[in-house]
Amino acid sequence: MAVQSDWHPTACILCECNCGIVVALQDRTITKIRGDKAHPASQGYTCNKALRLDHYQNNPNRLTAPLRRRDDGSYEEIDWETAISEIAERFTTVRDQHGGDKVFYYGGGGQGNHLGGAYSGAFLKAIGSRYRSNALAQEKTGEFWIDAQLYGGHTRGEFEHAEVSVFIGKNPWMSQSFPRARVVLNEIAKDPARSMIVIDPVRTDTAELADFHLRVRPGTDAWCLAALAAVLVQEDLCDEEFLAARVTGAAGVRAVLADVDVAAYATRCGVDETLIRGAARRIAAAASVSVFEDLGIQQAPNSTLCSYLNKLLWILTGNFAKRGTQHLHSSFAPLFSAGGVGRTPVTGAPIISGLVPSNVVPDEILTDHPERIRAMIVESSNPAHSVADSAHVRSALAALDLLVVIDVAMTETARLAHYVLPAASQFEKAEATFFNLEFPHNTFQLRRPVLDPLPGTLPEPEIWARLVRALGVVDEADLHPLRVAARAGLEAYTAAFFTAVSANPALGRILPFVLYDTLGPTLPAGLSGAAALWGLAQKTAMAYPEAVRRAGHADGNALFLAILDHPSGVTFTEHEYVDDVALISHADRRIALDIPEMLAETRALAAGRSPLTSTEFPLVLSAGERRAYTANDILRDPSWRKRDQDGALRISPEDADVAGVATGDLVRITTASGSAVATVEISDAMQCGHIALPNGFGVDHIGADGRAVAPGVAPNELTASQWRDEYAGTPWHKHVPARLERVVAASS
Ligand SMILES: Nc1nc2c(c(=O)[nH]1)N[C@H]1C(S)=C(S)[C@@H](COP(=O)(O)OP(=O)(O)OC[C@H]3O[C@@H](n4cnc5c(=O)[nH]c(N)nc54)[C@H](O)[C@@H]3O)O[C@H]1N2
Ligand SMILES: Nc1nc2c(c(=O)[nH]1)N[C@H]1C(S)=C(S)[C@@H](COP(=O)(O)OP(=O)(O)OC[C@H]3O[C@@H](n4cnc5c(=O)[nH]c(N)nc54)[C@H](O)[C@@H]3O)O[C@H]1N2
Ligand code: SF4
Ligand SMILES: [Mo]
Repeated sequence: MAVQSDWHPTACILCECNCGIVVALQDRTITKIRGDKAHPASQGYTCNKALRLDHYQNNPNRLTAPLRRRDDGSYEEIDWETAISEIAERFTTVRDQHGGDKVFYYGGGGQGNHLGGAYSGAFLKAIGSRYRSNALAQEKTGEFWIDAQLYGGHTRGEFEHAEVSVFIGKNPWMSQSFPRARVVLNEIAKDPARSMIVIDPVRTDTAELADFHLRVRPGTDAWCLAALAAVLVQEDLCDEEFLAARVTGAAGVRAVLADVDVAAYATRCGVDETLIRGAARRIAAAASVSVFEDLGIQQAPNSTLCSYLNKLLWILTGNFAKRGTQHLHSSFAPLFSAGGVGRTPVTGAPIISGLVPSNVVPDEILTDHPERIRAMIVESSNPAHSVADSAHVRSALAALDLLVVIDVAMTETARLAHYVLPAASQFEKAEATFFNLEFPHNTFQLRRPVLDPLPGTLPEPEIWARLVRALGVVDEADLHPLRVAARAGLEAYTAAFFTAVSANPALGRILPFVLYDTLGPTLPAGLSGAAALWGLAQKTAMAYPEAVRRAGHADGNALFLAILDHPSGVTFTEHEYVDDVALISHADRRIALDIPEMLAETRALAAGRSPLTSTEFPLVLSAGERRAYTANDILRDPSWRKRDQDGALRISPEDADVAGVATGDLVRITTASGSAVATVEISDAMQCGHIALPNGFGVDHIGADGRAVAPGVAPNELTASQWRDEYAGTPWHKHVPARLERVVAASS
């Protein structure tokens, strides 16, 4: 058995932090994993999950050949040439019969892989596809809509240096999401000069460390956040200098907040008024405040309003463009397009940042409407499991004329596809993510492959290139000068590239393909997939010339070379705090606070809202909590978990009494959409009336013995497509009315 003793730098792919790791291999097994101290963001940090990555790499459910569905629903293996030519032909038929805009694209990258999706655009544009979606459209689009109007960018807190850190519906101890999260949380908790404010109905591990735990009743954050902002206005705690210099529209906001009855709103959200006032005063008194909003409000009622209200907290107090505050960071590649709001062709749902809400995708298919979606490509996503109302999603996907899935494993979605294309794993190809969200230092890592592709699989850049070639849209004569230039070096390539693209706009439409096909072959072994990064490096250097130079890169080519040369990652921008102001995209470089719809919504809070629960469904189920052993749908083999094997339903002692259940018992959970059986875990972290199931469970796995298992509850068997935010269409997964019935008591 070959033993390779050296350590290979790569990254963890289980959450958006993508901590740098070094791995040791024995044959094709990842035998040892450590944090990579040379990684510029994570600096050696990992959480408990990184050690389990071999369960992703070596999984009996890995795909090893393209599959084609037979009429009886079973699959046959076919070779790549057949798969590519048939798929290209069938998409062409859909385009010719119904128009290329009926070809929908879902996914494009998960927690660890965005490089493959970066190549999809060439094929999609060539076929005429227009509409797309991914998981961001079931969490972040409400926030994006608010961000676009406030300052036209995405903000991140600098928790490492913040005097006060605020976490709203966010449990970073478990879900991480910023560099070295547990280290930073512990530092804050230990330092008497710093404070943590947590808004969460659950006493989470993060809330345990907090100075202020605002334990709202589920779904009432809008009142809590409005009350906090109102205290800032009513007690004269705003940063007047900042508002005068950097903000427009503050007067309208102040007028609305002046009318808020703080005591009544405190009652409404179930938080003590003095605690709310204390938290607001702490925010106002701090030299620096950073805020993180996440799924607890983004997937709950009033989600877009809550995104707006929480941003008022740091804007009214001037926590921007200073150390330890909120920042408009640079980006290496856009995670989403900055475009305005459009509407979907069938249901007229809002398209924010170019993304159709995940929840409406089934209804864009299951209709006689002439504009309906006819065909779909799913890349690196498992919507049949991760999108609301799985039964509805399954019927919709089954109704398509053509469904093609690109994945590493046989997923719930792949099982509905006409063709399944097996991708090389994230350790078998050049890979990267565009979760580059930090400020003042922003980092990017091009991961080198640590293994050859599993036989039968291909990296996505190659899959997309073959599909583009099969469409017959490329003229070799156009590419020839670029191939010659690439062999002469980056300077020659740069000149040839700009000449070719300005002379021939058709090349611009298939840009990622052009880069892959001409520059790719000249890159170091295994890195042809990095070709698109050359284009992104040029754009980055043009967008932030000073910050890129400060980070040590003279221009786009220098940045690209640094990326190729530093397998543990590079810092690509180094900003000064004042740069935040220049990153506001409004012409006057001011934050535009006045969003009329949101002010009207804030005013309407005074009238209260009737609860979404009922006598039939008296409990609020949060369907999809992040825990120590959950990682979306990335790890399908349940043996990766050291604890919580069944993904227990967490329930308060009071509710357990009512249901007559004890820890370890089975309960039936019923919602308007479905029903499932879960194992109970009584936890005094839960408040009465609130129950929680973890995410990432209920995915099936065929073990080495050929037996299929799917422990736990698939959360979206219980959620509903219509249950969503009216502005962004984001789902209310955290707030599903439910009831419980005892099934069988645990044997003692
Ligand atoms: N371990 C682990 N980490 C992950 C992931 C994973 O699968 N596992 N997934 C990654 C992904 S894709 C994402 S998007 C992030 C998500 O990260 P988080 O948003 O932190 O994750 P959740 O646990 O889903 O939800 C956060 C909190 O919302 C609270 N909550 C529920 N209802 C309400 C409410 O009405 N109001 C408020 N204020 N809070 C409420 C829950 O109690 C929970 O503590 O995590 C990332 N990190
Ligand atoms: N009820 C409920 N539903 C939820 C949530 C919730 O909290 N509750 N959370 C939502 C959130 S925040 C998110 S982010 C989504 C996530 O849901 P999805 O968008 O479905 O993403 P992942 O679960 O990350 O699944 C990624 C897929 O990529 C595949 N994959 C892994 N590596 C590669 C690769 O290199 N190439 C290719 N082609 N495929 C690869 C995996 O096998 C897996 O099938 O779920 C959402 N759904
Ligand atoms: S799961 Fe996230 S925080 Fe944990 S090691 Fe992986 S990337 Fe880092
Ligand atoms: Mo997510």
